[in-house]
Amino acid sequence: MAKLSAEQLEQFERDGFLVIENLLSEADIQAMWAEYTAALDAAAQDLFGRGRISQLYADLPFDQRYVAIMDEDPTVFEYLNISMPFIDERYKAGQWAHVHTGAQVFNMITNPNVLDVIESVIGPEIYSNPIQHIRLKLPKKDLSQWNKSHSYFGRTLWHQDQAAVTKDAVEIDMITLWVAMTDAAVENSCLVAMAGSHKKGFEKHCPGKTTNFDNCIPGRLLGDADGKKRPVVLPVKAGSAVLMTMTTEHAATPNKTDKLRWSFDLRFNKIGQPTGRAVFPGFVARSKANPDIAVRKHADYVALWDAARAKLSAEIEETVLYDNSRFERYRNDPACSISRETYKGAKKAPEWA
Ligand SMILES: O=C(O)CCC(=O)C(=O)O
Repeated sequence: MAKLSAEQLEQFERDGFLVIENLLSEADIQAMWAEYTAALDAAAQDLFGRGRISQLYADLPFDQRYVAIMDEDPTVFEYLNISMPFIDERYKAGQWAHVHTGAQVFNMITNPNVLDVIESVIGPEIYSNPIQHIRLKLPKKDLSQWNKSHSYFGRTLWHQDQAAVTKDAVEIDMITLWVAMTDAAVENSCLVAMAGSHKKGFEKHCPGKTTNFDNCIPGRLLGDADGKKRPVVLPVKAGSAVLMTMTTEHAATPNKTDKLRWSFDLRFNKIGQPTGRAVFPGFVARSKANPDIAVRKHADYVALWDAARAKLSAEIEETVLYDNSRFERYRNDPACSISRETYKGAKKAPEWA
């Protein structure tokens, strides 16, 4: 895998996003499925052992097993996520959350193909940013009301990733690499990005009704600096990826199929910059200037998360994980009065509006 070509970089600079095909191999995907099949089994055993689910659902295939367990206890998601919740009362109760730190996840973050792409954009001093997630999009019919517009499980509302970082990190050079583990198309929650929107800077995000997971940019504000709305639907095959800037407006369609849609979003920034999630561990993924500081062993990556988890559960009373208040000032802003405004000009709102 070579670095991005001049043409690809030009496209990325122009649009604010770029599809990169076949970034991961079929073997990478299969290994990830195996790792997650075991992780879901371990989660089921643990939840069953603690009386939180009524059965193990061991005979069901991965998709159905996940849906069945989610239905009884949505915290199963946390066993599979590759970061931790950041606004969560359970920390205050001194209970540490789970985080999946499997070898395949570490291999993906440090995969040379992945890092070559990142290096093409931010240079060779690369830090793995801990704002990273697994997204397991349930079939729409299996979503409970509370998580319909929660971007871990349901559709993702329009936003820029700059909205996800803490205030100290709004100026960092962070990029998002969204990697598909299953095929993603308009019917099953692929990304949609607004071409040219990244050049306009940070847009207003209306505060969500429940959590920061439904903060969103109202439809009327979407578009490029001239107000032109050029949404581009980005279907990709498993193993392919979408690269985005911190200010690219994007969303994901609802999953209308009866299968899970699975992706990871990884983030990287330049070494030495804040990450926007100071309480979670990042690590040097590649450094040309100082190759020895790169984390190369899976066990070292696991240790970073274990230490953060222990520290958080001990110190949570004093730690502000994420201050969401910067969006509160928009609560009474006229632009936020219809925060889910449908796509202006369209007779019938498209699904991604
Ligand atoms: O996969 C999704 O639904 C949304 C991902 C996303 O918004 C992101 O990676 O920033």
